[in-house]
Amino acid sequence: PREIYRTDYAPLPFVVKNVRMNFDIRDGKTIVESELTIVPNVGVNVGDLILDGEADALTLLSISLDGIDLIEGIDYAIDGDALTLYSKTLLLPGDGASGGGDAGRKLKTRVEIVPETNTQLSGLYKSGKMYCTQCEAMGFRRITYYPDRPDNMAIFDSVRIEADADLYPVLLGNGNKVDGGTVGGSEGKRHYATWSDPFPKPSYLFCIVAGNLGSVSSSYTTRPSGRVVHLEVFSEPENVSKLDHALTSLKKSMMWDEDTYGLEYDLDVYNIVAVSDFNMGAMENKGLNVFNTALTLADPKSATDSDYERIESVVGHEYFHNWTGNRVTCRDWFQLTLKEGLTVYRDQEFSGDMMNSHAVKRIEDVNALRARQFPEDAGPMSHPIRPESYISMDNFYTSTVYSKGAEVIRMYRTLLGKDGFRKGMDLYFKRHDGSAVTCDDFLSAMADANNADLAQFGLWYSTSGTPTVKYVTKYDESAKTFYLTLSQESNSAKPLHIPVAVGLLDKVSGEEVVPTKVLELKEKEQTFEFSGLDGDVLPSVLRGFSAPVKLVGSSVDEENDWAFLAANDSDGFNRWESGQKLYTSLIFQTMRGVQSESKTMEHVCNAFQRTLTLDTDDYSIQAYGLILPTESSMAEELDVVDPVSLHKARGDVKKLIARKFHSSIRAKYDELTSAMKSNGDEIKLDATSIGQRRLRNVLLDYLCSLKETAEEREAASKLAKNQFQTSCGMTDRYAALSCLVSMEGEQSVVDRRDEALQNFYHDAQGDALVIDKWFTVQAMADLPDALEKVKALVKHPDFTLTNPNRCRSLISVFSGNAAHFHADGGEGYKFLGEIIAKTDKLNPQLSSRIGGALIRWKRYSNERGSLMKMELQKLAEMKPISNDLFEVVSRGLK
Ligand code: DPP
Ligand code: ZN
Repeated sequence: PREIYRTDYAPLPFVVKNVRMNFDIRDGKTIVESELTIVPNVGVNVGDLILDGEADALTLLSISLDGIDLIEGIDYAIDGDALTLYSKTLLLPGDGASGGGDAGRKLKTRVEIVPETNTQLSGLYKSGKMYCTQCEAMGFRRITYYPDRPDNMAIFDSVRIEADADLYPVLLGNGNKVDGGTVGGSEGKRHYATWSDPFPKPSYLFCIVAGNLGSVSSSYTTRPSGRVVHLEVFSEPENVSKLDHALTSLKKSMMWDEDTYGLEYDLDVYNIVAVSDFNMGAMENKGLNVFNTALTLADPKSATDSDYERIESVVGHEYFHNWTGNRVTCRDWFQLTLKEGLTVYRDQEFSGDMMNSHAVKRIEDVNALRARQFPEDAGPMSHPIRPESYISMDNFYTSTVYSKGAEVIRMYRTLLGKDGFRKGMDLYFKRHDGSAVTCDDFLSAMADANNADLAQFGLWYSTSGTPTVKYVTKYDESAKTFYLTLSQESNSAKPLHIPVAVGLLDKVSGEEVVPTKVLELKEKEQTFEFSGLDGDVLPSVLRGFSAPVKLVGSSVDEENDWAFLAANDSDGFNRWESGQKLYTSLIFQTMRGVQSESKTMEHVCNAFQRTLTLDTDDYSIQAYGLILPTESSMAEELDVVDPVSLHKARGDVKKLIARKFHSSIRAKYDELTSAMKSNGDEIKLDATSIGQRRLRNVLLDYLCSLKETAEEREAASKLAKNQFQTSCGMTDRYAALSCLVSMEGEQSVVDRRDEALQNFYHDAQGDALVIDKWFTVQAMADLPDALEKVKALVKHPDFTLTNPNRCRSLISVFSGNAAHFHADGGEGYKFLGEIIAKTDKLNPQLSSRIGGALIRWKRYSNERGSLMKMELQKLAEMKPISNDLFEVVSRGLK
């Protein structure tokens, strides 16, 4: 496998300007014809043109230039996955260095592909009964020979799709439909549709779909232009009743982008197709998005509140890509964060606006960043948001590129302000619309629009790892001045430019005496002065999580400060954060077997009680304030992780709290139950209703953690079973089932658990996404025989490695069930290793993702670490091994 380096970028000597294609889809064989108009790339030295084409996927049937067949070895050469067209072949006699003329040369190829056997789900493949494509990052080379790189932007003038009319009545492509009809002939009823996309685009945004699909549709009129856009969301016919939420989300996204950035949609059609077998979440193909069914289909019976929220945010995400990604795209794949970081930032703000609570959204996003990106950045796959090299680009669709990338964009916004950021965005589009650019171009637009010097800020693009910011405080009573000294440490040789949002609270009253101010930390160490104060203050540092760093304080009594901030901070995020720090402290003390200091316990209890008894209707904030930090985010604060004892300690603290506050938790649970009942049976999706469910389910989890005695087990299982039976929405049923799956003991308890599982399966009636949940909930169970249960589920007739959602719902979820995956003896690792090996034969993108669970062996004890490493070694020796998995495994072994 070959490693590709960012600094090796070279422009193409010739580019494809125009594309015409024909797909003749027949069972077991599809013929793809393409006609590429090739012109010299002005200003670039003449050279051979490499067309990418995966040898394993394509069979070349014919190749000609301007009507004349080309001869292998003389006009072109095929070596591995590249077809090299010699420059002398492309240059016309008498052409100078820039030869070829304006009209360009027409290269025609015919290839045969077999979508039916394409289990990689990259290129053209079959999902259930429909044909669909996935081309990002490098799938187009599995469809035809082409310069399959994002800096070749071409107009796909005509894409004709022909297929059986009965089996595939719907034929879709990018852009607008310009022609269609039946095809004469003796071989049964066939038809065709021709699509044309007026916007130049890279090949990764290409898409076609052919299937028997149902749909919902609507229209949207853009502002201010008044373009009427036809919106349509497709799925397999049996799921059409679950498409409304996606359609509504699309309209909201269109409106939001106009209101927030003045960006309008640019075609007359916007189609979305939901596909069951999909490696990613969704794909922003021009005018024809393809979505994983898990991120499209929703009704209250089958989708949780979080599913609804994710669907809205991903529909937004793909829609926002139309400008940040499609109109302005990436020059090369190292720039991926240019479109992804920016678009994630945009979807986060969109969701925050839709939820009407940016604090809740921020808590969720930072939680996810800490649970996924921080671990990635501390492990062998660590890379800057703009990576320096890759073997398989598919491995770099990471939470670093996406989520940390979004944090970097957020820092521009924090430093430049709302208006400054908007000015930068406007200039970015003005300069680069229609082209393929770099992260440096984005930075320059932001800097130039604001007359700002962002050179130092640019270091964020090349620095891997999570930086640490430390702060030290001093109050000078006589000068009435407070000094805040910030210092930084990171993998960057030069200091980073870090925005640190700070507010000051009066140390006695807790009142905010200095509102949020953004301090710009640009040196290794810097002291900031706040004068004119009336008394000593406590700083609330890194408000709203203003930079993706780890914050370390130096107070002599940190816990006291956290408790104070948890009670008084006006910044919603930091109030939550302080509570989390208190919980973490108690959990770590419990884990270390230190007789937990009564002081910590007292702080935790005060914070918990205050949150539980808050008189608020912001139930979501209340719920998040009561949830203990996740094991994976706490693990990042430990040098050596013992997942079993960390899990146990977290569980013990949960029980401790549950026992101490049992009656008030129960009272609040009952109060919410009756409040919800009075709302009737309809499942509402407003913030209050979602918040009520969220809070009640957090309380249920506390109540169900008490299962020491037979009486407690009886009570807990009855309570959860009752919620399971009386709720009609998925959110509450699923939460109850999550509690039940971890119950064991008396027969009556076990029966309640197993019955609920059976009912859940039965009620699913084969709905794939609900069955996924059924696998997931069991993969997360906290039972001594968790692994045995998972192994049995692998043999369940509904389980398959060929569907990524299904595979992830059991396998990836289990590898995140840390205490059981890492159970002594290494059986979990062995199990995972075997699954990875099997999956790699089918779908390398999937196997390398699952493989990520083995690579952080250095974080664990020698015993665990060496067992994990052994599995990695076995995989490394496997032949054949995909490039994707090879890269992850070999990085893991370094
Ligand atoms: N470009 C896609 C997305 O992030 C990923 N395949 O939406
Ligand atoms: Zn994206």
